[in-house]
Amino acid sequence: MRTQNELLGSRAEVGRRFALLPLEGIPYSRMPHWPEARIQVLASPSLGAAFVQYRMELDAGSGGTQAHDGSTESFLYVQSGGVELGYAADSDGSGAPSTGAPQAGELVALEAGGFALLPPTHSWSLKANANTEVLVVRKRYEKAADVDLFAPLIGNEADVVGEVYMGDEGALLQTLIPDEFQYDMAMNIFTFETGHSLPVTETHVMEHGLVVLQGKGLYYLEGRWMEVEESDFIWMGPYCPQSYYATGPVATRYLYYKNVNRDIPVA
Ligand code: UGY
Ligand code: MN
Repeated sequence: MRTQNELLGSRAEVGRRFALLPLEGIPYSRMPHWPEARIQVLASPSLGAAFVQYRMELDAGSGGTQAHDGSTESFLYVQSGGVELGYAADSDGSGAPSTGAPQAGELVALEAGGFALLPPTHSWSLKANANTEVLVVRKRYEKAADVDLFAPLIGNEADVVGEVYMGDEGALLQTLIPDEFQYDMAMNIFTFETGHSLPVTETHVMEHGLVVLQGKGLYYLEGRWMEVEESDFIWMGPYCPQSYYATGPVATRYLYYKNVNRDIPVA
């Protein structure tokens, strides 16, 4: 928030194929199934995205439940604090919509860096152990012939090895969700040392929802270099020309969503 003697300039930009949204400009929403959460909606169909992304703030002791709807999968990433995640499959295995908290099922503690991917057949709930920030990505699961639906996936970024990206040891890529056909989304963390960059300007059919976890640099979006910093959100739509250059002084880390591993429907 700006004090009354500061200017109201903003780096927010919404282009045809991208949006750069500094957090300070996104008001909080409330949602009935997360009555105690302060939620900032980052990506949505209104923006042009084919997925939804939220940032949720939960005070210690608070929580909520996401009922499964049979068609939407959810990815969660604990940015700070910690939660107890509960999840359970629908009782008849039909994937039909349900309401209410999981009755029985698994309980797992997720610390900072912890993540979970829940299939559309599962309801899930969170209870914060401390003041907590959680990033949530929700997407319609794209079924594919002869490919089984995935089971819940739980992990922590600390256990995911960073692979050298295209021969540059100053650019490491952690692939939180294995690159297998059962999954139709990727959630990756890129780490760029100061002065390192993506080796090309990419232009691709897949979308991204990206949160800068640490550092600052220059993002190339649809023809222009723009300054970005920790906590910024970027949506890149299909075919948005994109690249990144880390300016430091600390390494940049960003977490991003990408739709992968499926054919492209003919319109
Ligand atoms: O996976 C990607 O498409 C990634 N290299 N894009 C990006 O970081 N903007
Ligand atoms: Mn990309």
